[in-house]
Amino acid sequence: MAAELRGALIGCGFFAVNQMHAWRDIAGAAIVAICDRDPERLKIVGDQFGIARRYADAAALFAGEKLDFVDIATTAPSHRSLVEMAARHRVPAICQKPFAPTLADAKAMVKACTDAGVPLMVHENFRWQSPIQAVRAVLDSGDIGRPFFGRISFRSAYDVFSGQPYLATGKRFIIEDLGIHSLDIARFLLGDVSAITTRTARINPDIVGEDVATMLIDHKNGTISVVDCSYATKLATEPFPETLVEIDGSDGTIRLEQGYRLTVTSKSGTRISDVSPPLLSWASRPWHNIQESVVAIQKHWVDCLVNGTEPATSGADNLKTLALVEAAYSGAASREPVQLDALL
Ligand code: NAD
Ligand code: 89Y
Repeated sequence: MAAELRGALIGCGFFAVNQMHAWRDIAGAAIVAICDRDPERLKIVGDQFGIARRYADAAALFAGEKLDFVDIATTAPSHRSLVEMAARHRVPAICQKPFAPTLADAKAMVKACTDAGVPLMVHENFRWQSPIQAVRAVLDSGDIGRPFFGRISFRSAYDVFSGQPYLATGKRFIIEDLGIHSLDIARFLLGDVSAITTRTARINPDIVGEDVATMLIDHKNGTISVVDCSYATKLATEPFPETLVEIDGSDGTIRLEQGYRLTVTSKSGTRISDVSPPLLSWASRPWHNIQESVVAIQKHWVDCLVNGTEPATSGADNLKTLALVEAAYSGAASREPVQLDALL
């Protein structure tokens, strides 16, 4: 049997705990060391997952360990320096979303890894959620024909600020934090984008950034989609963290509705199925949908490293998702459509 890949986690915060649980579920890889500049987080995660090799500083981690990959789970401001450090040490890297604070940083990170010949994957996990994969499978089956309209919608009033207080203080909020996933799902389901038109609003007076965004997207293949997200939408039943999808095609329709209900109408009639994600042993509702996708993307990374294939959400691929984020903010400011090719 091939030896297990030796990984290290950098950043032991709120979300990294899910990544650590997921690594324990995955054959072929193990986290052998962890790093966080906050000693309290280092102790909490080290003790919870029985990791003895602990570092307060990433440079010391790279100097002290022989690694097959690093899993970077810090927030965006540290991503560029950590990915470039991994590239210098010829260590393949996973980097959490948002890939970088700017597209220029992200391009430099992709170049550093390409030049060093090391794989780079962005932890863009929402497209790996099983309900989203189920929608993609219907599209791939050809049952609804050629898509001509899509809607990717995430509307909620869930309190994300208690677990992630930094989300309330940044100049940018929902597009960079959550809309980035919806935009990536739009690309995954309907193809790459030529132009985006955006409107934003801030409804919650206690935060700095925008908490509502509505985006109209021209896909290169002629499909039109609406990507809308809100953390100011109080509903009878809180849907967090479900992404709802509507796709109209030449031969039928797909509806992914709240409660993970998938309705497909095609020439052969209508079928309704429950595409609820499984509740993994360590998962907790309502996060289980996201938690399952963490296992899926990390498994994909291990497969890619073992087989020498490019991750679906490689750094190069994710430039196109991050470019949509940049374009959405600049278009919201100018109130003009923004062409994507000019940014890439
Ligand atoms: P957090 O602030 O709780 O955790 C980040 C940790 O990184 C902190 O413990 C901090 O001390 C540490 N850190 C920061 N810079 C460091 C450095 N240079 N060296 C070592 N340690 C460093 O943040 P979080 O809420 O866990 O979010 C982390 C990232 O995960 C963010 O980019 C966020 O957008 C992303 N996230 C992704 C998902 C998803 O579904 N993909 C969900 C939630 C959060
Ligand atoms: O940070 C965000 C993410 O990536 O998924 C949901 C989230 O935790 C809050 O919006």
